[in-house]
Amino acid sequence: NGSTLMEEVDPDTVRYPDGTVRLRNPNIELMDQDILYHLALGSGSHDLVEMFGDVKFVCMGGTPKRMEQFAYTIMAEIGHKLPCGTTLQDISQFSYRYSMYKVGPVLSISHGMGIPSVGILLHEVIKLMYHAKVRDPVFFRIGTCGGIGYEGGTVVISEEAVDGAMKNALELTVLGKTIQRPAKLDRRLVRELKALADPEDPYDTITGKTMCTYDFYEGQGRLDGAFCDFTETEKMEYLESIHKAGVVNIEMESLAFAALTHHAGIKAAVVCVTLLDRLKGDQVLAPKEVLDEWQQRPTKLVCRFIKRYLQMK
Ligand code: R2B
Ligand code: URA
Repeated sequence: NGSTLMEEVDPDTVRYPDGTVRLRNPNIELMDQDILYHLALGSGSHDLVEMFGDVKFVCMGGTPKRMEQFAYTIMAEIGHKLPCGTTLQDISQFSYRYSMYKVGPVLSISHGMGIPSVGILLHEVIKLMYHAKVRDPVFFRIGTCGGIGYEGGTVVISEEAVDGAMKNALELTVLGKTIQRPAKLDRRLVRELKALADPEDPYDTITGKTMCTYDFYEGQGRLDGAFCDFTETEKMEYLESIHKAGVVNIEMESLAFAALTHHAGIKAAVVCVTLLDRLKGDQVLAPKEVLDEWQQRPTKLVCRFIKRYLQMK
């Protein structure tokens, strides 16, 4: 279709030998300063090495509130103490775009909805890792999704991300040309996360392909948007066909998350909880308290992973 598939990335050649992130952009080191506009940070205005040099894990999720809660949860889990009388501060509050909290080696950042929003954030967070000389960071997306053949409350660890046409790459238009970046995730990280699922949990933790779309309604084959130009039969045929092809869930960020972290040589994983089974319906019907409890599930798994890592150090 005329688009160019970018070469596969070998993470070992993208990072420097000491594990710090190497930027695949020669322009940045030539700049006097780099303003990370949407984070309200800059390499000239902030000592980014001092502020972020000890980061190991970057956790992203859709909403500011959930990522603030994640920060408090991980703080309790790893026994991180704040200075007396202080509370967690949103480091990016004056961007009025994203929220960012730091708890020891963990950054918790909201990414908003959809590929453009998470894409802008990833550019700036990957540059932040570079400026701060962070070594071998690991990125997680913790989020929500629709299940394909899995009931609400199921935890899904993505093996890879595909677009709405089942392509395992992020397509973007650069200087009028369409390029593609492979949307790969770290296989070992998937296995390690899966192994941390507690068999006692009253819900399943599964792995599979994640479909990532540009829209919640028509793009995900919903019949309940403001517009719908297909029949219920056509919807079901489509969902059944992607299910057969190994898709277990649908959400809206994994393609950019996988493609841009892979392009930067950064290890990454996507862990989402299903809010409904799309083979059974379109509307998110579960009560708020139930949804809140379900959304803690990916958090729990990622917290367990981070805790293990820090104990092993
Ligand atoms: C999951 O939930 C949001 C849509 O409701 C979107 O950000 C996503 O990926
Ligand atoms: N998020 C999505 O993108 N789709 C769903 O069905 C539920 C949450």
